[in-house]
Amino acid sequence: MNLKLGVIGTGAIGREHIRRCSHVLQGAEVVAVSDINLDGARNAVESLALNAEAYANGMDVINAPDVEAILVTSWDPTHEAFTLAAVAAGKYLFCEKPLAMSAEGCRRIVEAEIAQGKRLVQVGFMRPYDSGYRALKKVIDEGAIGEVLMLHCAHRNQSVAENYTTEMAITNTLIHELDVLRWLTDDDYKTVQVVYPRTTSKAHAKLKDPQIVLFETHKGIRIDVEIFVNCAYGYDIQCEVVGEEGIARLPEPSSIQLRKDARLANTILTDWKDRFIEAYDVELQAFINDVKADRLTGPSAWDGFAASVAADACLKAQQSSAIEPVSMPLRPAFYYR
Ligand code: NAD
Ligand code: NAI
Ligand code: ISE
Repeated sequence: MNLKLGVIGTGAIGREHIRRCSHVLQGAEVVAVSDINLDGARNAVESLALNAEAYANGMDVINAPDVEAILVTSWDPTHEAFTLAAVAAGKYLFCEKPLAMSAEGCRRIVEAEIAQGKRLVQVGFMRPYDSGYRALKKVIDEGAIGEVLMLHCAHRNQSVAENYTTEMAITNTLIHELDVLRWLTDDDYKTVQVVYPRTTSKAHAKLKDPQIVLFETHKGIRIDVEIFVNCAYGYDIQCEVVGEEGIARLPEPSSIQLRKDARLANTILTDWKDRFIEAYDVELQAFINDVKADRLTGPSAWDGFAASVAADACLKAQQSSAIEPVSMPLRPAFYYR
């Protein structure tokens, strides 16, 4: 029997996730969609050939009797309310990152989930499902480069829309590193500082771009992450781990090497949809399988909370230019897997 999904938000990633759940993955079908722009939701039903109802309100998707699990792919500030409503309804939900706009918002979700008695929420942190990050973690965990000392990372987007702000570099973009680097190093952040280099002329008025975020972890690892969302040349995710005995780098996406016109060239991707296309497939297939088995194992509401605790400290550091502490509470037993 197919798992019956409802999808709230039929924009860029909503359509991508609907496409993969309907036409690529096994064991699920989309029976309900919603978007604040109802015509967009209707268009998704038609263009993706769905046998689904288009609702004007996301809450109606959550409460529809035929919907067994929900995907939230609407704008960041809407995630918390939809997640709380799904937990209250006792339905499984996959929420795109960030889980909420602040640690306080994530905390409310964690408390509601614990009160409800079982894990119902998976956060859309797909990088731990990416084969490159998994290979990098294996090298670290096997001790191949010795103890980890430093990480040098970059999160570059070709360009962003005019509504993208300086704060979104943290809450919407860096949030991926805030999750994946904790997982990669099996560590938590102790302090953070944000440094602004010269701003690119390609940034819109509301955005300081690029930014450099500097962390110290509890183990004493130093991490620098460059966020550069108008880098112009492509979509580029870099992660270099420096250990006592060697250096491990995230693999580049495979591409044909071209020798032509006295040049040696590789194509660089330009779109996040393509860079992690396989990881999205794996994370959503895992979510579908886990819901059917009545047991979630992917990134949890606690992981969403942990990333937002660090994000809050980054936002403070953006304002203060000081080194800010990151105070991560102890993980409740409920979230030990
Ligand atoms: P988008 O703007 O293309 O799509 C968002 C859609 O949500 C829009 O169609 C909008 O009308 C709709 N929406 C907003 N509020 C809504 C509500 N209350 N109810 C129903 N629909 C609502 O944005 P996007 O690029 O698809 O991003 C959507 C979400 O996915 C964001 O939270 C973003 O952070 C996340 N995202 C994650 C990744 C990833 O790599 N994991 C990549 C892209 C986007
Ligand atoms: P988008 O702007 O393309 O789509 C968002 C959609 O949500 C829009 O169609 C919008 O109309 C709709 N929406 C907004 N408010 C709504 C509401 N109250 N009710 C119903 N629909 C509403 O944005 P995009 O890029 O698809 O991002 C959506 C979410 O996915 C964001 O939270 C983003 O952070 C996340 N995302 C995650 C990625 C990842 O790699 N995991 C990649 C891209 C986005
Ligand atoms: C987008 O929402 C994503 O999640 C992408 O993975 C990220 O690279 C981009 O900066 C975000 O806007």
